[in-house]
Amino acid sequence: MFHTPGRSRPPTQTFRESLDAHGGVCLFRRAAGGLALLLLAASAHAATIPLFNTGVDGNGNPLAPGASDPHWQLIAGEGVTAPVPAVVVSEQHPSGQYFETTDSMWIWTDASGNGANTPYTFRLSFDLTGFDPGSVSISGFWGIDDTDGAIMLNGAAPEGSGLTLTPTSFDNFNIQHPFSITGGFVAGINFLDITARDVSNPGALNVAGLSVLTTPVPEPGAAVLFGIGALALAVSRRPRRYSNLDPASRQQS
Ligand SMILES: [Ca+2]
Repeated sequence: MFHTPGRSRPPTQTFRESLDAHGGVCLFRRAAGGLALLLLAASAHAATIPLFNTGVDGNGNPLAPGASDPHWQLIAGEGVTAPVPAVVVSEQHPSGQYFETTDSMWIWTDASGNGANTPYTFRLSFDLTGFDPGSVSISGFWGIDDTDGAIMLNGAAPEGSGLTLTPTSFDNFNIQHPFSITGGFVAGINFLDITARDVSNPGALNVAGLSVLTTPVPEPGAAVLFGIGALALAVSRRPRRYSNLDPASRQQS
């Protein structure tokens, strides 16, 4: 190591030069880049909980009438022995009824909207892994044809508002009804269940405008990674005064 007499050099500079001499800076920069990508990916995952309205595809786009719903399942009701996908009903505005949205479709037990005059239950599953269940809230709009509507969370009536639709009324399907769930969430997989009864065919259910508010829970491993990544990035971004110079020219600078 060469030093100009009477001139001091910060300790970090010496550390940097030492890394340079062994190619360590290059490896460190690559590691920093990799960690940054990992952190970005983890952050993007943690910031999003997919919640799907009724009758939409994986991108949230409305499905065609008659399509099977990939997210909402029919889990209980007369003749239901096992969960099956709900179906987008063919007639989205029977007799000019049913409210219309741009982000959902009406679904039921089959495309014709037929069904017995008994309650049916439809389910949306979602994963809260990585989130504090106590910090979660969900809001949206819903409508049913016809009555006895109830929104349940994990098998129980949750905290919130607008969670029932009774008695039988045209308003149940002519108007979007706001609801919110503010409690009753659990860690991991959660079940949002909606029960409704069709008094006379057709029957249908619509859930629109679903959104979720929550706070991610930093995992210990992620926190350690974040610290390492931040340190690596800080070091890699220091000015490279000498890294492209030979020892002789370094002495001149
Ligand atoms: Ca009906």
